Amino acid sequence: MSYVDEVLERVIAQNPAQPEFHQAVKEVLDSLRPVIEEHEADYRREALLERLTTPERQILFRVPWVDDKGQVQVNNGYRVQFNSAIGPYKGGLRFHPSVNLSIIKFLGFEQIFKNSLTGLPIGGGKGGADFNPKGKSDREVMAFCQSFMQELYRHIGAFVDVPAGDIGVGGREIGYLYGEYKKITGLYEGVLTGKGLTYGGSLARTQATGYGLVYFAEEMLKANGIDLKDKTVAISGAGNVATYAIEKAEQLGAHVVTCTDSTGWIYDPDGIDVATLKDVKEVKRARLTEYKAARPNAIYHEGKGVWTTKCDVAMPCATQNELVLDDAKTLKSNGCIAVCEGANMPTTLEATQFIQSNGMFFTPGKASNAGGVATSALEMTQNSERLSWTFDEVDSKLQNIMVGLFRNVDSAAKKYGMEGNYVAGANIAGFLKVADAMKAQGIV
Ligand code: NDP
Ligand code: 2IT
Repeated sequence: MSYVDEVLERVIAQNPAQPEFHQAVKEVLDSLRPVIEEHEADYRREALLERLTTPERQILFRVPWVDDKGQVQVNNGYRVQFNSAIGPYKGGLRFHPSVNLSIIKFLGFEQIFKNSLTGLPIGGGKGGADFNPKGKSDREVMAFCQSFMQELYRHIGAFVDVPAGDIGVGGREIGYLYGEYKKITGLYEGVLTGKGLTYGGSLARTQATGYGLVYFAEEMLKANGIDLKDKTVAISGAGNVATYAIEKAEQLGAHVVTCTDSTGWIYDPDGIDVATLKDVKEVKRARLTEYKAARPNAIYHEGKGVWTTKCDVAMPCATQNELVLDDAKTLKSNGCIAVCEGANMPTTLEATQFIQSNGMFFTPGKASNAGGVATSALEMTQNSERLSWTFDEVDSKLQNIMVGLFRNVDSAAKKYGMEGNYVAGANIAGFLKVADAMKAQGIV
């Protein structure tokens, strides 16, 4: 049996009932086969893949807090410190009722390669809790965040592990988490990113993932002789990534006609109005039915179905496995030419394979959504030098990073004879840097 197959079997046997983690490992290891085969004896002896697929540390903790009725609630907290070969652990925190160890491990595993691809010195980690911020008062969210940090603080630090936001964790939550960290440790340090602009945050971090996705997509299309301008784009999600992807795509002359939330989706033939979307989601924290109320021409559909929209480019920006094989087939038959992932692993393996083998372009999240964490690393740099850069400085660094990242992914795919396969290119380019650092640092 090949080394890759052995390790895949091992991962499945040792991590039972963790389907998302298995899926992420399978996608990466399958596309690394040509590289692994080149170095098989070496990697085997050093158990490189076993070490790569086993987190350095997994922290599971109790998060008790008191709700507005005086009732004590208990949630499960997680921080998986996956790999620190190239820098301190870096990755977001997700607060969503679906959070479990499988989801945090898949996200932490993906983060290793994504962070490597940014070219910046950050290792891979991820955390979160099965806490649902929806419908909670600000005081309840604060109480939860404070309790979460009362355990997390001992495991993180500006040179140890630097969490940030993800689903359900935005500026409000980062503020409460930061305040509690500072109170417990007495340290005013760059321990979290995505901070507010008055206390160490970076301009353009809020926009970075969505903007970076569009910069990446534009560069990929350009490399294939296609202009993003005037293209019709379908986007899912209505949160941080989706909102700023819509904003940037529209600025670049694309026509974005959809967004979704966890209850339904909007088709707006006039193009999604970003100001209305921000008001509904960022200010009112309401449902997309409110968007429809403000934009009578828009159509609101309850439930799923966004990928039935006729579009040239699809950008899934909500959550994992939201674009399945049937969706990929529908997109293809409607003439879609590219799927660019904004979320982490929003496309199932079967859908990805269909897309790639039916002449559509596909960019994996670990490459196309890397602008968020890259800008987090720029926030860390600004914190270290105790300076703040302008919006334009950060945005132009972000653009350079995304363009460079695309070229790196593209040339890795070409080098291994898989031109245009950006999944292989991203996994190979991300892996080689981490593998080299792991080998250099010995068996640790
Ligand atoms: P947000 O919480 O800001 O927004 C998430 C959006 O997706 C919301 O509109 C939410 O609906 C919807 N959503 C979440 N879970 C589900 C679900 N299970 N089913 C259907 N819809 C769902 O998160 P982000 O925008 O930050 O994150 C979106 C994706 O991007 C995630 O995969 C995340 O891991 C990834 N990502 C985020 C980065 C960042 O910098 N924030 C960086 C790189 C990747 P509702 O409005 O109803 O809550
Ligand atoms: O998935 C991701 O890359 C993020 N949620 C952002 C992580 C970060 O540290 O900015």
